[in-house]
Amino acid sequence: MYKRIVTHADFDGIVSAAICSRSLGVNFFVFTQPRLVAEARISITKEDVVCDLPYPLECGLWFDHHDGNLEELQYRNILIKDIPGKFEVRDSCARVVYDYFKEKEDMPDFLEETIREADVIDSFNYESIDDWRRETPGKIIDASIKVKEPSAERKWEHLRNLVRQLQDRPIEEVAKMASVRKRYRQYREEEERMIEQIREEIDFLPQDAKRQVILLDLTHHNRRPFLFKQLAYLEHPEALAVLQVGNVFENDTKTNNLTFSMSLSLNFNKVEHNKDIGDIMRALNLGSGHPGAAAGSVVCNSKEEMLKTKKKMLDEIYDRFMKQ
Ligand SMILES: [Mn+2]
Repeated sequence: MYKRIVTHADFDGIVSAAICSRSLGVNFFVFTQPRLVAEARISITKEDVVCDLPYPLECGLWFDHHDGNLEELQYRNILIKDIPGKFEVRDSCARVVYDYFKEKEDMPDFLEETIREADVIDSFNYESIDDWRRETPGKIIDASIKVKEPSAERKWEHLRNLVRQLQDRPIEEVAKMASVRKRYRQYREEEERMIEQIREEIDFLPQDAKRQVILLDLTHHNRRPFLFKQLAYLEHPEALAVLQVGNVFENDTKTNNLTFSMSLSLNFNKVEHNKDIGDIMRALNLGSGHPGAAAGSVVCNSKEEMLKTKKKMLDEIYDRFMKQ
């Protein structure tokens, strides 16, 4: 009935695909990014199962957990009840997929721990910076997914292998595989270099006298920079959020379009708060996301417009964030 599983090329997408593959017996995988689906640049049909991605033009089954993707359906006048699959705002898509199939069949106990890790990793729901830095099987596998690969084909091969392994074995065992350990070690080396680089990029808006929102402005790079903004907290553990802006790259060519992403400090996990970064991205028509992390982009037609828009958007995001 279903021929392919089209999933997000991240840890949550991989775990979601593993559960779908186990329950549906589908073994052909396509790994992609939300933007390519939103822009309908990847062809998806009724024979596809889609996980952790925006709803495409059509598909066989859709599983997702992103608030913003639900809102998008409303704009398109599509009713969630008419879509086969399951949508629920949860910490991970893996959780949504797991709940869906658990109602229909028995699941092996070891999957509980895999899903628990997917929840924490996908929502970046760590109790503290120390908790975030602590090694766990899920984080080791996540790093092995994020590491730079010599080719897209090599990356897909690794992702396919993970999808197969995670459906049959406990996550601790998968994390011990040589192909995972090797990539994890590479990731740690890359991360060391990233921490160095981030130290040089860290900035604050002039109005941010208390230095509460770490700004990473990557627009001066002519080649696509490769870093994880959360690493900035190692340098400023007291900051409230990290806000990153950079250019959109099309086939390794820098465009004037801008991409923004922001995430809330882990320190907010310990207290009650009203911050919702996803809301800010939606209100500014940039994109969407969760309360704790969101991203978006804006089209600019010239370098001049890009610089103007950058300043305007950074000021807006900062203002709205501080007022929440
Ligand atoms: Mn997800």
